[in-house]
Amino acid sequence: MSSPPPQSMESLILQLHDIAAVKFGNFKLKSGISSPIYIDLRLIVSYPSLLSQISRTIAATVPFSAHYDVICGVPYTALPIATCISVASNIPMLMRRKEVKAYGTAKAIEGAFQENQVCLIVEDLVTSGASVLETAAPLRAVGLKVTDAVVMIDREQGGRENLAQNGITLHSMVKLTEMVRILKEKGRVSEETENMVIKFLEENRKVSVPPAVVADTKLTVRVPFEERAKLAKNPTGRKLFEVMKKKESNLCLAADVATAAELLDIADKVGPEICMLKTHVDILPDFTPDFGSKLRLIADKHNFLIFEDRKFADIGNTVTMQYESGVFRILDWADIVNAHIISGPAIVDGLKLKGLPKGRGLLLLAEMSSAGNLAKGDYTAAAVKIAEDHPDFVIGYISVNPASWTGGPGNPALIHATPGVQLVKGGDALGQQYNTPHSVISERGSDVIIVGRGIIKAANPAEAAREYRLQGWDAYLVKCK
Ligand code: S5P
Repeated sequence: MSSPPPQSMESLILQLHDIAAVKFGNFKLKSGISSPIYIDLRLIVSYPSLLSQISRTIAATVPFSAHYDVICGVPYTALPIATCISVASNIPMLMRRKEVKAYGTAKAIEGAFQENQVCLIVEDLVTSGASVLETAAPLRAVGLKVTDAVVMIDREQGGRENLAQNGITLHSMVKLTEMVRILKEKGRVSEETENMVIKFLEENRKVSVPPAVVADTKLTVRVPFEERAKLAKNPTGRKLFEVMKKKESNLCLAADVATAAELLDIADKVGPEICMLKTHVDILPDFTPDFGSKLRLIADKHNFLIFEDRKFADIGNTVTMQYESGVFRILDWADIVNAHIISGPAIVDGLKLKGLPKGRGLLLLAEMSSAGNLAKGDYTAAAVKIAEDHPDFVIGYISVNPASWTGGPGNPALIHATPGVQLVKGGDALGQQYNTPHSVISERGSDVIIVGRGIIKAANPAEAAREYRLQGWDAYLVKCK
């Protein structure tokens, strides 16, 4: 972003120590925990030469190839730093009002900007990344793109990961362990103090973003599908993201019709609107062995994926047979299947044994839409763990409210597909619970809406599917801002 700084990093860190912006001892933090190190960067405004040197060093941290239209400091400590960077680099600055709620009526962002401009966030110190996210949300809400943040000190306590999950790459001038190492090398702290800081960081490695911030900043703001396609480790997961982007559709039809003939008919009619078609093949009385190849022709014609909602739940060895054999031979024709995790992680190993060589993908049921279901809390967390352990085969989740999960919807390489969707909130007589496309995608942080009766029972299913597609896609666009 600018020429290399004149002062060495060591010199800056020693100066910070000189002015007591970095202190060692026993400090009680806001969270209640005791820390052997305390950093107060508010002090640097009293040392203009140091402020200016630090600002230049921070600016030089951002890759030269990167381009930013505007920059915005996280209030308040980083405001003078952002101002210095703006003045030195001639990149206009914006200010975020801290007092205004992200989605309030008063202006949250001050300054001149245009929609789709790229904004770099500047911060002094990152722990969980929550403050950066609190600033990213109103910037994104007014149409700016936020992809990067630059920070003076990274405390290495999960901020980098939390930000990455929300589409923001963190660049840091210095990491806390590096800083303490330099202070020890220069004789400012003892080895014992250095070890205490390292031990403290190790014990407090993962500071999560507080749930209130998760809710407030709507961490549903996520990486665009085309970027997520590049992150996906499974070919079917990647293809799904690509199809969604190409067709501008995050709609999956739950084709729960009475016969195979009807299913093939509705697949052809609704095909242009959907990214995925979900089957319950065991409800079709006229199923024949050529069903799969017939559906495949239609799927290829309209470019959608086939998802057999088999909900495997047995031990690893049994599911390999259920997947591959029997009357339905699901493995031959379904791009995607799903599984409960009730039997433990070996169910994924079993399905993977058969599915992975064919490039198939698996969705795990992390939550369910039906009233009183038991898939919540630790159960949902266990599904996340299993998914993360199998990135080559698990492409995502059946979920209902991923925004409420600890850390939000999580890994952008994984997809969230949500059933229980209709144009109005409500339910059926047998426990199904419905949310609207907007609620599912924008508020609950999902990616794909799964719609059954809302489309198949409509007078004109193709028209209804179009309406769901448009609503689902609009909600996605809002989320990407
Ligand atoms: O939790 C769930 C998981 C699934 S896959 N709740 C669900 O409703 N489903 C499926 O989504 C269900 O089996 C059905 O095929 C579809 C919802 O259909 P609808 O008619 O209620 O939209």
